[in-house]
Amino acid sequence: FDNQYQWFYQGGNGWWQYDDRTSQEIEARHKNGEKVFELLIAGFLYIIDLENMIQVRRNDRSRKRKIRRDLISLPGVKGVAGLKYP
Ligand code: V3L
Repeated sequence: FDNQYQWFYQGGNGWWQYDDRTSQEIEARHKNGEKVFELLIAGFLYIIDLENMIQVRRNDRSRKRKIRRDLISLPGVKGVAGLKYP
């Protein structure tokens, strides 16, 4: 896992980094060529769609967020998985 790159999901204004375990899981599946798969994140099943670069809650498709793969130094990152950077 090239940790210069991380996975991020859209917040209110800016981006949140995925928690390490989830980020590594998405990266592994991305490297494996998988396009659409489900992950349990913070107690909910989300569909990760790497074709459209979104995550969407499986039982409520209106809960949709953009996602991106970018350098860990991406500006405007709010924190990790809801935990704000000081
Ligand atoms: N990892 C962790 N928590 C998540 C994720 C994820 N990939 N996706 C959703 N949640 P929804 P601001 C986010 C949380 O999409 O101030 C942030 O992490 C989500 O948390 O409707 O708007 C912050 O904690 C939300 O609490 O399923 O930028 C919080 O929003 C809940 O699941 C506020 O961020 C429902 O999200």
